[in-house]
Amino acid sequence: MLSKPMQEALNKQVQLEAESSQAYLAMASWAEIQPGLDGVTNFFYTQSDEERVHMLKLIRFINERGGFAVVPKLEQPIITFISLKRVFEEFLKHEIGVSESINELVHLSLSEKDYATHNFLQWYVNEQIEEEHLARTLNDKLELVGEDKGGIYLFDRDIMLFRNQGEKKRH
Ligand code: OFO
Repeated sequence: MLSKPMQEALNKQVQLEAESSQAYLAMASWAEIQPGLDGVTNFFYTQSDEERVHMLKLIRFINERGGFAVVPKLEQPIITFISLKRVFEEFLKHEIGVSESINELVHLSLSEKDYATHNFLQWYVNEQIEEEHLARTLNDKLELVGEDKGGIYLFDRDIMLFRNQGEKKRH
């Protein structure tokens, strides 16, 4: 059975994962109306779906452990960006925030002596290592490319490859 503080903290994480899904959906939609960013568009639609899966996993876990998972109300995310670089900076910032939140949850699970939740959260800990790494790698690549159109073309062409390489390592 989940303690009240643990249940509340997990529900906050449900909200954060839902917000991540919305934020990446907005990035996908923005990218889709820019010329030539098919790869980036695909990348963020996929990220958005993945965040929804993270949210669902939490919802199922909370309910399974005798809690009540609350489906959250969501704010509108950022919907327009001044540049592609800005999108990826936001992406990294967001992932760092999620990692911090997961760390807090792990800390709470230990102080509540809730080892089942602690065990469950390890999957998120590993996921965040990969996601942060991916976000940093993509930011580094964009930094190298600068304003070079050819470089942006290649970045867009290869972005799903970078993502899938990370996925393979994880599974
Ligand atoms: Fe939910 O994995 Fe990133 O945010």
